[in-house]
Amino acid sequence: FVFAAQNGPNLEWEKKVIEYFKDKLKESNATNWVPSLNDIPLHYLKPNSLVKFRCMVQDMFDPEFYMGVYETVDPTTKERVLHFGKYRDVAECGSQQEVELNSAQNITMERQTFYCVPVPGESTWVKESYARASQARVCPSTSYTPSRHKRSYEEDEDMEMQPSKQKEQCAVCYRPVGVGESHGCGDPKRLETETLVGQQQHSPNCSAPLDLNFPLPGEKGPACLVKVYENWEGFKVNDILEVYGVLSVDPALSVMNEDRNNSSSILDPMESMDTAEELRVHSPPASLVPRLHVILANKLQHINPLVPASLQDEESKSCNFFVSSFLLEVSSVRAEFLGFLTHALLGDSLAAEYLILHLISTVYARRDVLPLGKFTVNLSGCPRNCGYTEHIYRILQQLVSSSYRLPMTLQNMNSLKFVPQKDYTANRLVSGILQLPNSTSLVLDEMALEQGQLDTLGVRNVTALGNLITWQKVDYNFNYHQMEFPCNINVFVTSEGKSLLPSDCQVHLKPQILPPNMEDYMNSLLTAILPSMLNKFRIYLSLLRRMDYNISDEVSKAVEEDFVEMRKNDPQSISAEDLHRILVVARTRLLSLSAGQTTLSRERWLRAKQLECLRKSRLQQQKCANGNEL
Ligand SMILES: *[C@@H]1O[C@H](CO)[C@@H](O)[C@H](O)[C@H]1NC(C)=O
Ligand SMILES: *[C@@H]1O[C@H](CO)[C@@H](O)[C@H](O)[C@H]1NC(C)=O
Ligand SMILES: *[C@@H]1O[C@H](CO)[C@@H](O)[C@H](O)[C@H]1NC(C)=O
Ligand SMILES: *[C@@H]1O[C@H](CO)[C@@H](O)[C@H](O)[C@H]1NC(C)=O
Ligand SMILES: *[C@@H]1O[C@H](CO)[C@@H](O)[C@H](O)[C@H]1NC(C)=O
Ligand SMILES: *[C@@H]1O[C@H](CO)[C@@H](O)[C@H](O)[C@H]1NC(C)=O
Ligand SMILES: *[C@@H]1O[C@H](CO)[C@@H](O)[C@H](O)[C@H]1NC(C)=O
Ligand SMILES: CC(=O)N[C@H]1CO[C@H](CO)[C@@H](O)[C@@H]1O
Repeated sequence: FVFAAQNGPNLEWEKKVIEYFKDKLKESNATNWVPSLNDIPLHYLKPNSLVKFRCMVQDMFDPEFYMGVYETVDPTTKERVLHFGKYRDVAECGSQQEVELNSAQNITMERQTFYCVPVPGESTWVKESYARASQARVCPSTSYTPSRHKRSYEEDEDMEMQPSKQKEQCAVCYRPVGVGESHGCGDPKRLETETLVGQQQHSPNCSAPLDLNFPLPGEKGPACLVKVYENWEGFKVNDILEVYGVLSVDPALSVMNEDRNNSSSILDPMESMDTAEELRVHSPPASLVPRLHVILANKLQHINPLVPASLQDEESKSCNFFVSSFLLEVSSVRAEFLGFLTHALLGDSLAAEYLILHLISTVYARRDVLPLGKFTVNLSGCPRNCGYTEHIYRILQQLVSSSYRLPMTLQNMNSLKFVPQKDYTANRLVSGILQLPNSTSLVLDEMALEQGQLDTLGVRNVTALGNLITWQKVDYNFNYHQMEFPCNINVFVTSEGKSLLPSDCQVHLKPQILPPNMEDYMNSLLTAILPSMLNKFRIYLSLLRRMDYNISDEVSKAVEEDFVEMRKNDPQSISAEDLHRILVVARTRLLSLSAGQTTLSRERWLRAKQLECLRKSRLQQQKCANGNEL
């Protein structure tokens, strides 16, 4: 499929085309045929073809104006033709035509640009699973290489359905009023900076490489300027999107440079880019940051490829069926899962119980500022010197859809960027490792903390982590003010002794076995598990954390009475905080044990109390033991 403007606009026709693709994409598996920017290198994808991208909105630029309809005129024949400007970056017209700038027919429209990056911390199994499901066939489009100045048009030969091969791009930018991307129309100052950008494309080391602004270090994959034409109000920073759109990798910047004396066009009455830096960042080379003109964009509730996308869609019969059939086997899956985690936790089944609760926890509501449902676990007493926390993280990566492990070394705490910060010069949000989409698992490895001093910035970074854990929010730094971004991150802390961070629940690990070679031990654990069972664990985690849960009035009254009773017996023993914790435990217990039932039963309540009791007595023992040593 190649999307190209037809001769003469026909708004009805355009609408029909969009409807056509939307309908097509709804058909089962149709989306698998669309090549994905996530797993196919950019130079294998055909410009102007339909592609998809699974991504997180990292930043949102100012709305951008473009020529929705423009007119071309042939200087010799005076023939006038109207064209659509949607879904493209550069005006397209025949070699004999010129864009008529003062046409009475032109229509200026608005679109919104989102700067999107691949989902931060997305697990390898997730990526591989999507890539495997893909039916898209691509062959290297050799005639397009990112470093080329001008794209040759031979490649069009192998494009099916290309309506007119002889079409060429006018070296005219019909672009933008207001702040938006610019291809260097008009302003000579701008043209110069365009040249800079263009050169960078050819010799990347002649200037600082453009920072693609991924939240996490070491991330790969394309960043993309996603241009949305309708209903963009629903999208916000940190949303996960799946977008289908027309790929644009127009080397227009270079074209502009060549034809620079003639590109002083005009359709840009307003001053747009304020600084060279802003231009550099908002208009990076398309070979590095392609543009995607959106036909269809969906907000994703999760990225687990094993689970239907529309989990909360109660209308969906197939989805309901998926859930109810899974619930039939949920207790056996849970038992297997508990066994698996118990092995990973060196034989400690109590810790495994809590790890399950942690993994399916989620912020389901907020009471005032207090996030409800989060369940940060502090796993203390981890064995030292065997890379244990790295190994346990490797196991977690096999289970959850996205995650990041942060070794809390002094170096990291003092030097990494945690909180995203607005750069007003480049007019963009500079990312940090706490810019994570909801449902990400964040493993904070305090085992890595060595003797030494946190500097003031390091202390602020630790505070930011603490706020994330306690309030489930990150205060983005806008220099003059802070903006609160509520989030929903599963934080798991591994520590040996002291902890700098708050947590909801400390579990002291009691290893039953200490394998001589931790790596071999964990590897054999992973090879022993059947892939089909591993997939069930993955489904289990995605499904259960999304189940609605509600305690009936009777049950909450019974719980309240029980609580009063406990207080009577031992006034010191239980605090309101404990009650909340027990409720959380009960809730998660419930979810894990009887997933079909979404309310609390007496057995679960008792079991939750029992688990808490076991956990606490272990901590006290720990304290006693330490005391004795002193
Ligand atoms: C055509 O577009 C240009 C640039 O957007 C604008 O200045 C002009 O007024 C438009 N012409 C008409 C007749 O709308
Ligand atoms: C640019 O990078 C290439 C390879 O990365 C290297 O060979 C070359 O010397 C570099 N040039 C400059 C000016 O740094
Ligand atoms: C600038 O315009 C003149 C006349 O239109 C043309 O001869 C010349 O080649 C152009 N220069 C460039 C760099 O395109
Ligand atoms: C965290 O540390 C980095 C590097 O020292 C610093 O740039 C940043 O401002 C700190 N974060 C906060 C929230 O202060
Ligand atoms: C993430 O979850 C929190 C719930 O605590 C919610 O308030 C926030 O809007 C969510 N963020 C996104 C980007 O969906
Ligand atoms: C986390 O665990 C450590 C023991 O390793 C403990 O000192 C610390 O108080 C715990 N933090 C919380 C808030 O539970
Ligand atoms: C929870 O259940 C009670 C009755 O048991 C009902 O009044 C309430 O609306 C329910 N809440 C939700 C969120 O379903
Ligand atoms: C400013 C400028 O040089 N404009 C020229 C652009 O090219 C056309 C012919 O293609 C000339 O007529 C213009 O004078």
